[in-house]
Order: sequence, then structure tokens, then C-alpha cells
Amino acid sequence: MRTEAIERVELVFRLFDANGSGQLDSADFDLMARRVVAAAAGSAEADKQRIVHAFRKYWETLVAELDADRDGLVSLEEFSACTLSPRKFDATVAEFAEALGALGDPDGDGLIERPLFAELMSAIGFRTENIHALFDAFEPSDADQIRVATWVAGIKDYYQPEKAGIAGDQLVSPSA
Ligand SMILES: [Ca+2]
Ligand SMILES: [Ca+2]
Repeated sequence: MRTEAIERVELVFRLFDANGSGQLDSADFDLMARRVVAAAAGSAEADKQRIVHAFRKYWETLVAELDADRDGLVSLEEFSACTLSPRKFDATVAEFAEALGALGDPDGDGLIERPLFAELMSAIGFRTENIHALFDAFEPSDADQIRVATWVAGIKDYYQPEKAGIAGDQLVSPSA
């Protein structure tokens, strides 16, 4: 597996451990969903419900597929196994990416502006400089917008263990 992919997985694990318990648990995903919804003040209620559902589904898939010792928690070691069979998570990641993308596009024009992008990514826990490096890697327009579809594709790429040199690597800096 690519070093970049391992770093991406470890970063996601740290961020998803929203309550800092050292393991992923159901409460992490409720907490993260609340933070992201709070950052999406301008979004429709249905879009907010969609991301809440996507976070719930994400957790249910992780615990069903990765909780090898069946303690109801997902450790970093267990989580890292997600890269061994990434196809199992494709549908869940896609649902999550599309729900997040919808939150980023409340007016439905297919574009997301930098400030909202930064707010949503910050709610997930990424660092400001990494967020802006990622937005820049997506090659924003003169109006400082990127296509939501580009972002959604970028989220899916992020979880692909064979990928390196992708925009998502901007989220993993040596000091992160
Ligand atoms: Ca936790
Ligand atoms: Ca476990």
C-alpha cells in the first residue's frame, strides 16, 4: 500500500475520533454530524438530515466490517484494515461524499465557494492551511469556486489505497 494512503487513513481516524477517546465509537459520529450540520447554517433541512444519515451509515458500516474483536469500538488497527478491501466501503463513502457535497451547495448551482468549503472541512476537523491547499489543488475559478463534483470525486479518491499524488494528499501535511 502507498504511504500516502496510510497517512490519509490515519488522519481520518484521528478526525473521526471526535470525542478523543482513542477509538472510534458511535458517539464520535453523532458529534461529527452535529458539528457539520452547525457549519451548514444555510442548507435545507433535508440536506442536513441527509448528512446525519450518511454519518450514521458510515459508522454502522465501519463497525460491521472492521470491529474484529467485537467490542463495539473500532481501533486504529481495525480501521486500517479498511484499506485492504476498499470496495466494501465504496457505497458508504459515495453516500457520505454526495451528502457532504450537497451541504456545500445550498443554492444547487453545482459550485462551492471557498468560505463554505473551509467551514465544512473545518467542522470535520481538518486544519485551515490544509483545507486551503486542498481547495487550491482543485483549481478554483476566478470567482474562487470549485465544482461540487470535483470535491465529491476527491473525497472518493481519498479512500483509494492505490492512489498517490492526489489533491487529497494536501490534507496530510507532515506536521498535521
Ligand atoms: Ca472516540
Ligand atoms: Ca474493536
